[in-house]
Amino acid sequence: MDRSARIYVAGHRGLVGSAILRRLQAEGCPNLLLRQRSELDLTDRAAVERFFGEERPEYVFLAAARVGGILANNTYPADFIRENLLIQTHAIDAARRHGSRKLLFLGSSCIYPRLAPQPMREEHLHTGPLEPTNEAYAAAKMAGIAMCQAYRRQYGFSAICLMPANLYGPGDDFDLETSHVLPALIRKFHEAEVGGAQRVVVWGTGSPRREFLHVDDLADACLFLMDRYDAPEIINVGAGEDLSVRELAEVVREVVGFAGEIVFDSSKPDGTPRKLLDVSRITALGWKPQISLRKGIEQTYAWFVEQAGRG
Ligand code: GFB
Repeated sequence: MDRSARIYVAGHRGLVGSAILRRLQAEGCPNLLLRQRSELDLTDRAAVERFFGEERPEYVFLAAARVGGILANNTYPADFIRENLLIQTHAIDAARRHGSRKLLFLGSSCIYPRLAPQPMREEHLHTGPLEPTNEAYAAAKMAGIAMCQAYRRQYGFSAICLMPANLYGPGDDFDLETSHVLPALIRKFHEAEVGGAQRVVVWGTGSPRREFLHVDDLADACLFLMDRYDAPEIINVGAGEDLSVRELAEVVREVVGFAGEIVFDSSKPDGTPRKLLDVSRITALGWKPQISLRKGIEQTYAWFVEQAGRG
């Protein structure tokens, strides 16, 4: 990717977009195109058309999406499918029509069947029923993949599709109603510690397993693939290992220094039992993550405390 080209980071204030932006800024890219949601609503086709027609982005990192954890997905499936279909459809179509040289589309590990063989390979896509708690979001992302592949086939449009594992890091969503498990546990243990609570409630049984990739590693993979990969096949990006929610809670408890007890609220959904990605394809291309989960949690907790301190 030409670092001096007009590069649009859609969703640059979100967890993924802000990490990609940090990386592009660190590389001194002089022509970054950035629009907050208040400046450009990607669910508004006419606004997207105006933006792409005026700015003509040459490269597009499509990191804008309606995202959330298991509770948000389970509660607002209509919003998740509608908003994500609109955002991705408008951006992919306008990028192609206005001459973008390459677009990177971000999917999710939840597109794979609930009971896919583990670790999940890219060819396991469409081989079984989805996890009900997030099937609407997954359906939208699967449609985005199909759209990228169809635009490559019909127009020769260079769209590549990355499937990341569960992500975490600075800039994450820490709202307990909408967040994913890792930021939720960081906040819960922190507030219990500073508030002198005796216990922390963790949702579900604690037995589901999850794989966590630090968002700076994902940003590195995005640039790595934008530079080297240009094929229709989706590509998994993960840490290559997972742990149970219970083990994760123990790590966060240790990092935060909370001495109280952990209790599990099995009235909350567990979601898919496991979704470990097979990362042999991206490994074969020469990429691997650099940030260990323990270090990543320590760094994210420090960021969270510093942000909390700012009020
Ligand atoms: O991260 P999470 O919300 O989403 O939940 P998924 C992962 C596991 O952590 C579930 C448990 O088994 C939750 O029950 N968990 C325990 C908690 N305590 C908490 C808590 O306080 N908050 C949350 N949120 N979970 C998402 C999909 O699935 O994965 C999205 O819904 C997306 O669409 C994302 O694909 C990557 O990993 O289960």
